[in-house]
Amino acid sequence: MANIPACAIGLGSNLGESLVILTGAIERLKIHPQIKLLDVSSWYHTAPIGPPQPDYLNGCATVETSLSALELLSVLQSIETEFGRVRGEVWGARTLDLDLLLYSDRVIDLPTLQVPHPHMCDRAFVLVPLAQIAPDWLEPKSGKSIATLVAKLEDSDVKLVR
Ligand code: A4P
Ligand code: MG
Repeated sequence: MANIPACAIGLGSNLGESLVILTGAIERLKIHPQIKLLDVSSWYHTAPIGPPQPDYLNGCATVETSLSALELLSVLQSIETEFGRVRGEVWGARTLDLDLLLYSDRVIDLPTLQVPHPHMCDRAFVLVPLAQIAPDWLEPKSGKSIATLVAKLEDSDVKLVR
């Protein structure tokens, strides 16, 4: 699809049946009429960043969409709500977190939306799955590829789910 922006979405869950929830979220993206699912990474067990809480299951997906970035964020938030997300403590435990990581090569700085996602370049739980499906994508702020960014990470507690 020419001129249709490609986007990267980060998925995470550490409450409830995480694998079922994450697979369900991917299904929702797949059936959305304005979203074409391109690729989905493996799922990874990851140590929590933030307050003490259970380990996460994380992964990434790439999509093409005719939605604007704000429209896509709104779709992601409604999928989070559908899977029982209750907004509590920032960085706290959650049934489902969907982050808009990359929207083509755009840099967006709005009160409700920052793209690239502000913390993605130093988070193994984002970069390891994203490098699996989009290693050559250039993170627009640093100009570095995802493969380059993942190679710079210190030791990370991210394990492939077998
Ligand atoms: N928002 C701004 N930019 C974006 C974006 N690019 N994508 C705004 C999604 N949302 C974005 O998000 C708060 C607000 O961020 C939204 O209303 C939206 O307008 P939220 O999902 O309600 O809150 P949050 O997720 O607790 O905050 P935040 O800062 O997005 O946290 P993160 O960065 O998502 O981190 N450890 C492991 N191992 N794995 C994880 O997945 N996740 C977090 C949450 C912490 N520790 C983790 C993990
Ligand atoms: Mg979030």
